[in-house]
Amino acid sequence: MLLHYAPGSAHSAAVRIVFAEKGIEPELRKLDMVHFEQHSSAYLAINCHGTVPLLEAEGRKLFESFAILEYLDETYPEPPLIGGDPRQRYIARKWGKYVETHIAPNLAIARWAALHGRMPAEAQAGLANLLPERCALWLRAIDGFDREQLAASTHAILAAGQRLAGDLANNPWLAGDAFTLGDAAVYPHVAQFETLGLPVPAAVAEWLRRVAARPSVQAIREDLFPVAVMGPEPGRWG
Ligand SMILES: N[C@@H](CCC(=O)N[C@@H](CS)C(=O)NCC(=O)O)C(=O)O
Repeated sequence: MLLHYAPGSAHSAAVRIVFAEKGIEPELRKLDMVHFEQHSSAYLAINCHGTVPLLEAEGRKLFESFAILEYLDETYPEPPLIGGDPRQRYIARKWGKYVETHIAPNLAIARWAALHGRMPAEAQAGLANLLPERCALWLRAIDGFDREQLAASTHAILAAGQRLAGDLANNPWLAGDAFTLGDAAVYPHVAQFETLGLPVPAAVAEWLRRVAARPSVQAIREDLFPVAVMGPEPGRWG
């Protein structure tokens, strides 16, 4: 298996955490998102969406990170990570969806603003290679986000923190007593909140510490936070 990923990409980190939880080491291909390698013709020939992660497995190209997490959990059943009963599985999948619809798109906007995101001129020339809808999203990011949009994103992120705290009120992990794909999917996003000056409730801060202590997360620690400014990842826009 070959995993295309990028440092600082939360969706990539979720896949790498699950690989590490399973004790499997895929072949890794690191993309330089700071210089928009995900928009290069060579990479677009592999993935026309121009996003990471992308997993090449069984002669197929798999994208959409939560679907990849479920694929890995079914392919490598030990240890099981989707939850032991229907309620736990529901919660894990609920968080996989909520990351996509609420957390990632708003975090992308907050991060773009906080890191003073910008796209170099040579990368802007490459926008023509993208699918039209992705090109439109990037053009919007280049123009920057207005005050109302930033306020709405901040509000959504703070609401996500409260919602997480609700599920963590009596549990160490989101779906109860066991770490699941839900924790793996959400953690790399929420771990960035405080760095961006977005506070989290106490129960979430404790959960962040618990997840960070897992060997699977320690193993990819250096790739969790980008040292340089990176793109707004418009694929996360809901
Ligand atoms: N829904 C996709 C989102 C993938 C995505 O947006 N990835 C970001 C990095 S976390 C990306 O590749 N952004 C680069 C771009 O849009 O140019 C998933 O879950 O895999």
